[in-house]
Amino acid sequence: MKILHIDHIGIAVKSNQASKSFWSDILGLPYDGEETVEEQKVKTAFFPVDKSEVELLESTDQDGPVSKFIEKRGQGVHHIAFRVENLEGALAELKDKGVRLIDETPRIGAGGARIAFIHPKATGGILVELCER
Ligand code: CMX
Repeated sequence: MKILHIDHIGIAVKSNQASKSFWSDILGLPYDGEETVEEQKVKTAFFPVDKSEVELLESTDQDGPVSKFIEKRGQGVHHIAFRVENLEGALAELKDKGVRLIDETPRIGAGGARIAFIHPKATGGILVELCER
């Protein structure tokens, strides 16, 4: 598979509004606005850094993955997303290698990106997302 660069780092927060000021006012990152991704039960807020972004993730549902993550581990880094050239090809390669996937076929994520997650049990404890834009 060809990984191009880190697309974004997802950070689980209780409130995008409350967390926003550190990233924009203190670090001075531009703020790219919010988007609700119903399927993932999150409201995202993006702060671009060169070719990558910081993505704040606020849960919109107490049964959503971000809400469960915060309950168990507190606020913090939730996942790392790599931009790939060919998502289907990357997933086929991982499947061939017996890597446990959460998504065997791409889903649509924030910004219309095509995304798929690799299970943290297969990566040494880090939730990894592959994405193609
Ligand atoms: N990073 C690392 N480990 C994680 C994790 C994360 N983000 N979320 C859960 N885990 C761990 C749990 O701590 C648990 O470990 P232990 O068994 O050692 O306790 C294990 O994974 C299984 O967790 P679980 O609570 O039994 O299962 P969940 O129902 O919470 O599901 C996961 C975990 C990763 C499969 C689920 O959160 C998922 O499908 N995530 C992908 C989708 C997602 O996270 N969407 C939100 C972001 C969307 C976006 O960026 O747009």
